[in-house]
Amino acid sequence: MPGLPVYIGLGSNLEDPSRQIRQALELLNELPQSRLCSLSRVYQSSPLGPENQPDYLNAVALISTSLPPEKLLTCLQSIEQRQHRVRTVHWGPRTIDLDILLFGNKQVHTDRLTIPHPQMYQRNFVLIPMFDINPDLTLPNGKPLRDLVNESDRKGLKPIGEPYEYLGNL
Ligand code: ROI
Repeated sequence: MPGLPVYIGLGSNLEDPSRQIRQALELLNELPQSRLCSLSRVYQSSPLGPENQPDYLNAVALISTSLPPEKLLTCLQSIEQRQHRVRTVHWGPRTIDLDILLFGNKQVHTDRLTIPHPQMYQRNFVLIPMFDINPDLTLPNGKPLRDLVNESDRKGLKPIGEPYEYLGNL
């Protein structure tokens, strides 16, 4: 299937995060006009933002898709809704969060969507899983991912699962 490589960040810290990540991967695998290509290791990470919430599980998935960015966002939001994501507290806990990190080399700035994801450069729970998938990736701003990973701190981040343990038969 022809399509662009799209990196998607997964995060969960409620209601059995391992199960949430597995379910989200099953649903990502069923996206129209798309193929699930690879998964990073799964990490436990201390919460960024309010500290009175459980640790997160974070991972990054790579898909190939011919959906346009806004349509993909709508699909990801419907997966979040199927997994009962409730938006209450800003930066509060959630069953599943699916963020479009990179969409090929596209830059997107609309009301609903900013790509690359504006906070990804500062988040070790995004950079390090992306590096698992593609250590030679150059970001749309020309910076090698490797440099950001070398500059980043691994504090609060611990690999706890291998991709095959989460992908099952996908
Ligand atoms: N903190 C961690 N460790 N992982 C996340 O996925 C995450 N997601 C968020 C906020 C609340 C900012 N903190 C997070 O949205």
